[in-house]
Amino acid sequence: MKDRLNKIKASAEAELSSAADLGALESLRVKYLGKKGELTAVMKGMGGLSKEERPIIGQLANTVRGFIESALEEKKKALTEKAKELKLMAETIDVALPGRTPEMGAKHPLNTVLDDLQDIFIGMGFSIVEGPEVELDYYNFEALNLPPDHPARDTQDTFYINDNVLLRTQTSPVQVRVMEKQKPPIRIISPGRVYRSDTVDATHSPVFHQVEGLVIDKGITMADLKGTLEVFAKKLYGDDTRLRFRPHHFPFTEPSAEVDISCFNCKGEGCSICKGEGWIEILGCGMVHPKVLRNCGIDPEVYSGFAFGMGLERVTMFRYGIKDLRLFYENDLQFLKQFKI
Ligand code: 2U9
Repeated sequence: MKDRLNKIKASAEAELSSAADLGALESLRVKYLGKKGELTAVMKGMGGLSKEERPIIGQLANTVRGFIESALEEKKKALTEKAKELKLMAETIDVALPGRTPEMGAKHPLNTVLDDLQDIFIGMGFSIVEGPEVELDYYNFEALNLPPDHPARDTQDTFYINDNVLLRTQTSPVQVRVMEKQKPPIRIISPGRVYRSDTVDATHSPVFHQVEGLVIDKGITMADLKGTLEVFAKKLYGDDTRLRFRPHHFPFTEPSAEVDISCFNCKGEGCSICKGEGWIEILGCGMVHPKVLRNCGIDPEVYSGFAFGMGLERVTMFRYGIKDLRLFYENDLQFLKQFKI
């Protein structure tokens, strides 16, 4: 038994010294000291020894156990240290390596122009109001003097969810909702997405954005409308911009007009941007129809007001000389990167 214990000690010593990693070390612990281990087996067999031999072998067994335990502990420390060193070496950071610059996005040109428009109108005392894109037929058409059989519906009539609910074709319903709730004076712009039955081409899209404006108060006249739009156009397109009002018809305004600005590129001489005209159509406007005021609970005998509307895509195309509106929606980085500011 003495021999067996000495052999166990010698082989444990040899195997421990060549253990390559913590996994191998654990296997050796189980092999020698585990429940079914070699040393445990010897200790279990001590019952068969004589009275004289038992304390001698017992003491030797304890010495061997103590030796193996401390050898295991020592080896564990050494292997843990080695593993840490290897990990540190593998994770070495080259602090001189140039950093990777993160790809920065840019503001979409439609948002840039929308922000500019909003700043201009906020500067004139307007508030910005938004409303639902899924709208009632009443707010989108009827309240705005477009009854069910009105021919002007034909150019827009589309995307009905049911007989009474549709995707809005203009942002005017936002303003009707404000007029219903709020007593004049009212001075608001309502930007937002609108939906129409249009086939996609370079200047049309079934989904686009409008910015509409509304002013209601006592004594508002066409002079206020012209003055407001002139300030707006000069701020957006430059101080030398001139305006031209052409009579037009909208069901919700009377009188109504379409507004051209003098071409910012050729200053009215005629060029490819204004197609030789010297003028560029930029928006529609008019004095709010008395019927619309009445529909919204405002007395046209006491109050009057003006309204205007423009397509954000159109204004942005002129601002940057963009020839095809589809570019706004295609997420082409080559295009979008040009507007980094
Ligand atoms: C209320 C009363 C009247 C809004 C107006 C226009 C003229 C207009 C077009 C411009 C290009 C639509 O995007 S577009 O196709 N809009 O010409 N919009 S007056 O009139 C209103 C709005 C609200 C209560």
